[in-house]
Amino acid sequence: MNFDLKEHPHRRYNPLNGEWVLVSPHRMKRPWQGQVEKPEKEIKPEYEATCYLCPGNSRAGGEQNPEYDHTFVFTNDFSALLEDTPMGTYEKGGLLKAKGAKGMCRVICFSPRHDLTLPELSQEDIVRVVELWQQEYKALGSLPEIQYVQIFENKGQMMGCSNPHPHGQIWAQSDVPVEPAKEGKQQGDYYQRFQTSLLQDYVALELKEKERIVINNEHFLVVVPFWAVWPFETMIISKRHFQNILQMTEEEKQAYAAVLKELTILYDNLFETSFPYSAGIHQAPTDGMEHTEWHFHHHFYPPLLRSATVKKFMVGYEMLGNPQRDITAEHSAERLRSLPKEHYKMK
Ligand code: H2U
Ligand code: ZN
Repeated sequence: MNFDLKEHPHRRYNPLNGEWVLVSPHRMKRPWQGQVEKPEKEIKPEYEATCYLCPGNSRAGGEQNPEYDHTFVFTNDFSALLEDTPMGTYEKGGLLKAKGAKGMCRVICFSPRHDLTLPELSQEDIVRVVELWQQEYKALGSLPEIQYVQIFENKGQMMGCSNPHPHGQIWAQSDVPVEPAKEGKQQGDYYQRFQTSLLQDYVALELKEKERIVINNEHFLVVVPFWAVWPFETMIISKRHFQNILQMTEEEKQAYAAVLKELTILYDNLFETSFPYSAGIHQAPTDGMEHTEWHFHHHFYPPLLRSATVKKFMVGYEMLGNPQRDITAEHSAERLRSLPKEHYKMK
């Protein structure tokens, strides 16, 4: 019997974080009798008087939002990281270790419209979001105590998002968090060995293999990575090797906005629902070093598995062993790329 990625259980290696995922393609026909979640209500007003992100409304801290026209950014009223924390350390017996963490958390409204999400915004409006990400990366990243600026979005109740108003978050902090630290290490090792960017080589390989491509525009490639953990996980990777969002050319910024729109439309179309996910940018730390090894990319981790209500759980073996998936990355990519390019609500 020949080893076949489509048939036989196997482990796949993630070169970006050095971890493994178990793939069990033979289980794709397994019946489902487990949890069914209630679909989220779809019809929303353009303005919601009780929403703490809508223009003109008051937030929990008592501050009032301006009557903003496009995007709006403010410091999180319940920031997980604070600016004026003492930077001490704690150590007992070599086993109990802690150190102070300093930083700031920001919330970004993508649009004044309460009822829209990224796929429903115009490319022009998404460009404004990208420009705000650039501004924040620059402003927060240039603070001497800030080593990393994590830009992300939690979308949908299923992901613990507290409000449907389109928004994202930024946490800037005095350390590089665990995930980008793993990726930085892996990219650094690769760069040292081959003098090229790991993701540059990966993009070239995926363009040749063609099996896992979801979207391919002039400046960005979207793939279901070979090592994807979530059923419809994707990565937006810049074709050019650059380290951070400030290094994008005008054309790349447009192409990035286009690809963000296209991808989130495909996601919504998959189960004809506002597709939940956690997504975010990985890019070079802001610790003052050059970080040539870093290659800009954007991860999407969506939980849905087989319908608008049935999600993948990360439990049991995945908590104790390592992540596992049934549907192959190739199969997911094929499904995503064959979906209509127009948002289902426009039908
Ligand atoms: P989610 O994207 O996960 O729903 O988070 C929204 C953030 O908005 C959350 O971190 C903040 C919460 O602390 N927030 C405010 O800053 N002000 C408010 O009035 C309510 C929520
Ligand atoms: Zn990453």
